[in-house]
Amino acid sequence: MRKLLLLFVAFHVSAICLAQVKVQYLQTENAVNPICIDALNPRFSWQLDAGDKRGVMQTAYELKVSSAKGKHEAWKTGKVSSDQSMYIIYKGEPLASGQKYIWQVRVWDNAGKASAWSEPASFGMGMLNAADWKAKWITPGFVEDSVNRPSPLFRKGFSLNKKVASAMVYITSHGLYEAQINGKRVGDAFLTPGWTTYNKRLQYQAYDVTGLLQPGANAVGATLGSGWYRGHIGFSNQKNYYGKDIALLLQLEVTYTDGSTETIVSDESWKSSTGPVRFAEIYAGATIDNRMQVKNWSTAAFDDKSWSGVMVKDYTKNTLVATVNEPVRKHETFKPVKIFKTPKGEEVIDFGQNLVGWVQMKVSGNAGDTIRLSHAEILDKPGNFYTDNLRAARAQDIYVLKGGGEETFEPQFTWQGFRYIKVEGYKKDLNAADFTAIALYSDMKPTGTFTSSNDMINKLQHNIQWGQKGNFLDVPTDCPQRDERLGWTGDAQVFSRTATYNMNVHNFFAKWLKDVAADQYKSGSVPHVIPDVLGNDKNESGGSTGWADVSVIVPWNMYVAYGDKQILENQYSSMKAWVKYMENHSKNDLWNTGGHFGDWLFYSVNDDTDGSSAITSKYLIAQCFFAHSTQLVINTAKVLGNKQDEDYYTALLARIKKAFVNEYVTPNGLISSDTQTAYVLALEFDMLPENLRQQASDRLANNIRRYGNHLTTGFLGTPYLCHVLSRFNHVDVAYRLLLQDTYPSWLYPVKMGATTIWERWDGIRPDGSLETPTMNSYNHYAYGAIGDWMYRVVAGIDTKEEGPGYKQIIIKPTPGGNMTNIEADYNTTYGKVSSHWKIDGGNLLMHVEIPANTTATVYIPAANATGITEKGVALSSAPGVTMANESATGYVAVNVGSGVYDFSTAKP
Ligand code: RAM
Repeated sequence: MRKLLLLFVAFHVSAICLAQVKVQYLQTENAVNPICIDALNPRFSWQLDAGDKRGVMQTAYELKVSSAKGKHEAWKTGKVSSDQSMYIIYKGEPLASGQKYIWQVRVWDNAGKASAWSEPASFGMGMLNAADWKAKWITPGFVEDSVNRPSPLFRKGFSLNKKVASAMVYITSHGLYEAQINGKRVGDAFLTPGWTTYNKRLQYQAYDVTGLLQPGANAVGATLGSGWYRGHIGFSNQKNYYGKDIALLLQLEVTYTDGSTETIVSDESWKSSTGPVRFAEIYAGATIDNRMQVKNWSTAAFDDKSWSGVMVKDYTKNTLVATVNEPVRKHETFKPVKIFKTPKGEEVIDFGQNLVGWVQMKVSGNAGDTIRLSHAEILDKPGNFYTDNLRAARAQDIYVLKGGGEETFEPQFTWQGFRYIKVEGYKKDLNAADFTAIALYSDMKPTGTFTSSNDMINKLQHNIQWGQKGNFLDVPTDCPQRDERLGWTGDAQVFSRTATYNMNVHNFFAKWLKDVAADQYKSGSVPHVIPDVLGNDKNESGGSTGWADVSVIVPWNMYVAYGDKQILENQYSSMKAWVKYMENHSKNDLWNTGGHFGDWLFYSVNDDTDGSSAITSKYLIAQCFFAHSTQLVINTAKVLGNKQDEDYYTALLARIKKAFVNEYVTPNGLISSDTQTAYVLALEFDMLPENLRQQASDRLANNIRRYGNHLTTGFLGTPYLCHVLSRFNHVDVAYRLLLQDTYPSWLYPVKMGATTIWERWDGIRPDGSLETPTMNSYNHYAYGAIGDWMYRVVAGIDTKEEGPGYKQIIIKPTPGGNMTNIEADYNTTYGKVSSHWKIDGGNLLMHVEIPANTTATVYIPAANATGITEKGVALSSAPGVTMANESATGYVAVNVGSGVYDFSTAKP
């Protein structure tokens, strides 16, 4: 009887558990179990898993944090009534340097049920004070070959006499570093410590190396490359931008099982030499001579008697910060799709994808045999290997064999943007098995997929994603191949919202924005590139409209996409400083001074006899962005509760718009630059009085028709073009642009075989000739900004600004064009959001998924609610579906909570 009772109880408990919401995906500072953060009050986030249960919300949470060592409680919230599951700020006792903490959370849902405690999550604190660094900066003790500057090796032997419980190594460098312990590579990150405004902020990384240590004799080693620090950077052939010496800082913290600790640090006791990397620069590539391999140099057995000592330098440690963003790691690999001889007789391998990274090569031959791998994005018209567009970037890896068997080469401290390689000096036939292209990029989690019934659009989406992969390499770069690869602010700004859909770029941009603020000039002007290697306070190289606005637009976009208020708090003074700069440089609220890139790479015609080049006044553009940034500062002031600023900037904005209309708009609403970009910006940023808006959008639509349904916009107009058209009832025109496949259009490069987004609409002209080699990149993400419209309008996944970060979701698909099927899935901070729609005979079917602890307004394309069903049930009786107060022409809006919904309505 008792047994039966127990069984009965057990059955009921498990049934309750099943119905319970689960807490999962715990993150600290937007990362899963980070091992090294230096936020003194880290923020905790989690997701709720409620299966497909409808309308599940969190009503309360309880969170506890304890130190891993001694299990001592550091913070306990008790039960807090709140639906907040993102960015709960730690408010416990001070967190200690180098310590690991464990946390758990449980929640209560809106059915009053408590979840179980989550699985434990952890985070490690980094070096919170400069004094925690016992390590010393070291440089090689030998005289450097100042021409080739081969990569130095550093090493140190040490012994561990007790049983190791755990070990962590903290490393950074001037230049790039790679470390080894006992002959094994430390971690799987590349191009560390990444690129920041080195003189103000230098990131260090931490690695758990417990598994690399052994009882008794051990050794630690590191090698350095010139990298961004002192290698060739920027297009004026400058070197040594941050300094002429590269240096290492390394601290290994060992904890024994008895609780005692030992610290091994870089200092005067280390030895130095050089090895096989005889040269390595970012643009040029690497020269690796395998005859110079130093066998076992990072093992304890190695005898370093013949090595030089090191020099200790007193470089500052005050600028050191823990790494915020994901490191660069290896990702996809590609095998040759074709090996062939060009008309010129070059031996070329095609990897089928324009990617960023390098090629791993296996080869056997004689000592001294030299093989050169050159990189190119395209072949020219006759089919030869084409490198003119790389400008001064040599983009070539040189390998010297040591002989005596198979050797595997991979470059170090460099990367290239390429689809093709040219192989020289290879004595046998090229064999596909011996060559592998490896893509490297910042290890951001993929978040979004967008597929459609149109294969060309799917290819466009592929190209957008590869543009992102290729150019999100620790900083957002303009291009990855020529002698540039810089953090161009305009490009980053226009692509930033699209980027949030494809991958989780939260910490990637949070880190880069700190450099935006750090490098901002005293005047408030923002450099053209971040980190700034083109100017300084005395000789500014910035302040271009649409570029400098990165300082305002990207923080706002990150807030919208991730709901992270702290980004706004951190950037607020930088945002305001830029708006102040524009205000200071305007007269009667009109900003019409300074040098600007304008609507960069807009449609233009040589020998333009009928005036069809789409030139938009740069000052007209400047006034639009002046207004836009001011608007975003107003929005930010509201979020931060700063009423005084809100009022101030609201008044300023009204004056900016008035000045715009007075200067650039006729009473009938003709804008003085009668171009697509002028109308797009004026409409997107609400520059025109209400009564002039629809006519302006009609002028825009007519302008597009005049060009035979082609866009003529450059970097600044393009991102908003389709948004403006769909907002003002010209969805048909927007779709015509999206689906256009003759130049200029998004699908023209796709038709020409592009595998990434091009810098120019006509990088390869219809006749196969190439645009000017001085500026013609085939991997430039800016025009990929159409991705935002595809996710946000075509599929219709968006967030309400009052519920940012997809706490309050909008699902509003826009059927049109020849599309019969769209599937967009997006992993938001709260979980997966899906919007699929499909034309099925006479019906439009919508499949919608909404994660727990969020709400959504779903707009169903229909004239009225009758006839709409959800999983076969009339809308009015569908569980968890209520009519919404919101409305939009052509849609029926309903409110839903979490769950999976299938709507059906008559095809619009
Ligand atoms: C080019 C860059 C970038 C652009 C600037 C103005 O050199 O590649 O795309 O922002 O110029």
